[in-house]
Order: sequence, then structure tokens, then C-alpha cells
Amino acid sequence: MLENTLVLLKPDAVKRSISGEIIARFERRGLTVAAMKLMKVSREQAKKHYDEHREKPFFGELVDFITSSPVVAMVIRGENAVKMVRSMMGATNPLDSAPGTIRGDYATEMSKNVIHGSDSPASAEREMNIFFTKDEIF
Ligand code: DGI
Repeated sequence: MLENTLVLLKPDAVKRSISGEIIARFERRGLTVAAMKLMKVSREQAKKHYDEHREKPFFGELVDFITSSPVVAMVIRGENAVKMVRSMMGATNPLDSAPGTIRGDYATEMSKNVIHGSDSPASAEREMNIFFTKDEIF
């Protein structure tokens, strides 16, 4: 099924200038960029985005990090894009993410794990609305 998913290249990825390499991986795979912008995430957006983690001890750290410097926000589109992006990202903890995945190739720390991708079509819909207006998605 043709799907859209929300991807954030987190502040660590932008600072390390690896955004282009990561975008190229999605494009090579056959996924397309349907929306993209470099943006500073507001605390309000960050809290909404990470709402499911509101009660976790690391919630404050998550919000501080994602708002610390600009991210590349994207909508990635393709057949089963949600699942495909998740498999290309690799496990949340870089210690468990396989080489060949984005985190497995670029990340060493859980708190600086390079990328976010929506975990279900419902999350994708909710998260796209936090970062994009309808007319920014092509
Ligand atoms: O969808 P993911 O990013 O793979 O994972 P998630 O939605 O469970 O968690 C969101 C982010 O929160 C994750 O990318 C890194 C951070 N995180 C998750 N679990 C922990 C964590 N950070 C710390 N410090 N400790 C955790 O247990």
C-alpha cells in the first residue's frame, strides 16, 4: 500500500552533515521525498511528538535534544513506507542496530540515534500534522 511516513533527521545528524547520505539511502531504495524542510522544532511540537513518552524518565532529555538545534523534517512516500523506513533505521538502541541500517552505520548512543521514523500509519498521520501543513506535502 502506498504510504506516507514522517522522518526526522535529528540534531546530531544535521550537525554531522550526514543528512544527504541518509536521504540518498531512501531515494536509492525507491522511496520518494514528498515534503522536506530544515527547521527548529519548538518545545510545543516536541512535547506533542513525544507524547507517548510523557511519563518516562527520559522525556525531558528527549524534548531538550530534539529542540537543541535544527532538524531535517521529511515526509517519505512509497509502498509500505512506514515499515520500510523503520527497517532501514534499525533498532532504537544503536548497540542492537545491525550494520547496514542507518543507526547501525551512524549511531553509537541511544540519545543521539540520528533518525526518527513513525512506527505505524496512525502515528505517521498524527506526526505529519505536527510538522507540516497539508499544502507542504506534495
Ligand atoms: O521509534 P524509536 O525512535 O526507535 O524509539 P522510541 O519511540 O521507543 O523512543 C523514542 C526515542 O526516545 C528514541 O529514539 C531514543 C529515546 N529513548 C527510547 N528509550 C530510551 C530512550 N532514551 C533513553 N535515554 N533511555 C531509554 O530507555
